[in-house]
Amino acid sequence: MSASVRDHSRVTLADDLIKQYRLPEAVTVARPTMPSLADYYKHLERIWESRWLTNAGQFEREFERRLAEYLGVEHVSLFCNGTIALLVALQALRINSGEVITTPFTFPATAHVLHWNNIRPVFCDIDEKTFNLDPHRIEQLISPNTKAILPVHVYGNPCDVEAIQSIADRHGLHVIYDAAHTFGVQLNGRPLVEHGDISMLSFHATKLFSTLEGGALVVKTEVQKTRIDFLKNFGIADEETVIGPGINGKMNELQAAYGLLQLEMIDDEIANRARLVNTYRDGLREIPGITVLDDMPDVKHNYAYFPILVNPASYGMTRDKLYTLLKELNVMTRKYFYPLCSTYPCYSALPSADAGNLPVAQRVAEQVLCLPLYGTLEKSVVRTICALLNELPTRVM
Ligand code: T4K
Repeated sequence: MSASVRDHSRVTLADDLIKQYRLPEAVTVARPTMPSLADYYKHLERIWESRWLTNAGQFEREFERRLAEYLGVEHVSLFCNGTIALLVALQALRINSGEVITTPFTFPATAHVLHWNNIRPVFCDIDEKTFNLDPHRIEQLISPNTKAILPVHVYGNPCDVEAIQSIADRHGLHVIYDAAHTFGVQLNGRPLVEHGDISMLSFHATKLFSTLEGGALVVKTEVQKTRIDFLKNFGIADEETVIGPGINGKMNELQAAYGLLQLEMIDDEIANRARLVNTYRDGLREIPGITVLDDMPDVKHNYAYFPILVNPASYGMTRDKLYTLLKELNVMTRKYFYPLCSTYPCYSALPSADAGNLPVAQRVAEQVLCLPLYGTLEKSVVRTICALLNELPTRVM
């Protein structure tokens, strides 16, 4: 059969599917669930009246206090975004040389903040059930240059925090969690973000909880918080004192006001997502070659993402083909996190980036696909996506 005939038959099949399943408009992987404009406008009026826009204004101070209360932690420092927060976390712990052990299965920010702090990332393979750093593989990567471990709670699913902490304690290492996805997650009835020396949260527009752009560090002591508050404000302690080389990482008043309104919506948002996740799980669990992640024991989840694995041999189609076909049908999925950070040109020459050292991460990155998930997503759309995943391998050759 010639290539053009093959293409034609594919298009005919796609036309057929398009008629049956194409969604009227694109459904994206994430969509911010926003407060009412009227409510936000009331906050904006106060900001306009006060003419106080940033630098620890009243909204920032109130949001910081209310956020700590909501999370159930003592000390929070707000930031303009999660990446700068993580950058400052390393500075706050004076980790600015040597090596840090981290995961390749993450957003670029995790590895990049190490590079920006003059630290060499050492990539460690992940666990095949949770997709988080595999604690069994950490110790063999520790060298005299190792300063810290930087794990990521991927999709909000907790890392093996006990195992990681005991390795860190044995070797005198810091633990900084990239907890970008973990807003509100609890482990054994306690906030997940209280583990490690410092945890970073991201409040980007695509996140479960958003301040447009934004982020926070959760820290253990008042002293640590004070240092971080100085560092995110150029190192300025007062009008005549600069404690060190800080940066501008402050959250502004418009972000903080938005965050206050998000706090009122977050419980409903998580509950809505939980219902949709159940619908996805019911619709996908029996499909050969599709793996869904279940809730973990002793965890209060936040349903930040809905990842699946697509095994090409048993599903009958690769993840990439599925991604493309879904896109044609207006279902915009994302390959979080493909490609692995270890494959970026800036890191691929590192010894730890060798694919042979990272077999689980390689396989997961090739098979993972995040399906649309947000509180206002219609259940009927989730059912259509499940039906599509069920039918596509038999309808498309
Ligand atoms: N560590 C980890 C583990 C992270 O996942 C992230 C960020 C960070 C650190 C860094 O934190 P921040 O410095 O960002 O606070 C998105 C986000 O930009 C990024 O924040 C997030 N992780 C990552 C997982 O997802 P992209 O490149 O996929 O974004 P984008 O623009 O393609 O958006 C995805 C979909 O969301 C769009 O197709 C439509 C929808 N969308 C997007 C935006 C920006 C909206 O509906 N409204 C919007 O305003 O990275």
